[in-house]
Amino acid sequence: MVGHFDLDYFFAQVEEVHDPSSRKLPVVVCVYSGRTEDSGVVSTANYKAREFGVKSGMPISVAKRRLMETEARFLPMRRELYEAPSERIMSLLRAETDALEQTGIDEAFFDITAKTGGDFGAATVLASSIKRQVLQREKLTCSIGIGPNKIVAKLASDFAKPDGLTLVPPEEVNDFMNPLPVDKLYGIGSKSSTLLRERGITTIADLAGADPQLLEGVFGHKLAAHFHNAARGVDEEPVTPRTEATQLSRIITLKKDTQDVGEILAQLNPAIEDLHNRLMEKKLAFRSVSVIGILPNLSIRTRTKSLEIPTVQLSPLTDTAPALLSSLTSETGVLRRVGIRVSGLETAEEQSSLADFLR
Ligand code: TTP
Ligand code: MG
Repeated sequence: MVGHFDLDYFFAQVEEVHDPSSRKLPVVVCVYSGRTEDSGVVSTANYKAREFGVKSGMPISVAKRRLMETEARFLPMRRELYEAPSERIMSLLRAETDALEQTGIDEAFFDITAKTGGDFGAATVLASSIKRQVLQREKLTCSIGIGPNKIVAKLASDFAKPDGLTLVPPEEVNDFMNPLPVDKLYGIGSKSSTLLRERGITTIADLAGADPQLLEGVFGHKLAAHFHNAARGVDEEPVTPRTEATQLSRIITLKKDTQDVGEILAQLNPAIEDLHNRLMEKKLAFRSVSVIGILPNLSIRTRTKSLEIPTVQLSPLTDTAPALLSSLTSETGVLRRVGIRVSGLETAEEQSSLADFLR
């Protein structure tokens, strides 16, 4: 019994939670390249904006044109803001399942064979309870798919987005998969799907019935075998416990806009300690420290220092933060929000002997 969990329009939904007045409007989260005012791409958009054809990866200028007649909100991506709910939700999922394999900031596979005794009724109850808890605690909707393996679970979570829950028992796998377009299958991108379409293969049923030699022509030998099985809903890959985080951060809003380093540090220190506690809980060492500043106009600046060796200590955080912060504020002037980030994370056990040796 395998599930796939995916938050709906994640970055844009977190922005809606932060500013509920945007809920009724198209919301577009943008990665600005900074060259000209509108250069950059769309990170994601809420479903209101998607009605106008706006989607991830689209140039911001195109999205603006499509939403010209609306009161759309165009917001800069604030990754720091999305990490804390992501982490809390992943911890919740880890507690509710037998095993969790996080595959992105907002998605994960999970195994609930033992938890449910393989019963789809029990799986429905568990998945509904997870959805309810995520909504209550974080005010976020998600979509969950459940099936006999990862391939089916992933298709199922995508099937009824947003706020979906789709269960596909083994005996319904083929009826469920057959009518879906081939590019819904994990690993089939626009290039392969074009090649397949040219050969008359548009649905998963077409793929399942395709001549193996034709598939080798498109995918090569190894992948052809994989997709031949995948299209029939056959997949034996286990859920492998994995945490995504290669960085962690904490961010706070200052009591009032300021550039006074002492004042900022006094407010930031509890967040630094909290971040350090999270690292200790997860037994993670870090390789670099960054200070993040958000200006009154919401633009973001960072300063980073790399350490010579990965560490689990608190002192490199408290020692480097003041210098990074002074350097940052001397460029930016007053800040509205400030954060601390550690990156280059690795499990402390793995490197401790080497780190001790170097020390
Ligand atoms: P997705 O889960 O692919 O997309 P989504 O959560 O925005 O929307 P959906 O309801 O379809 O699940 O990606 C998760 C986040 O990753 C997304 O909110 C923003 C980010 N992202 C990008 O920055 N660029 C991209 O091209 C994609 C696909 C996602
Ligand atoms: Mg998502």
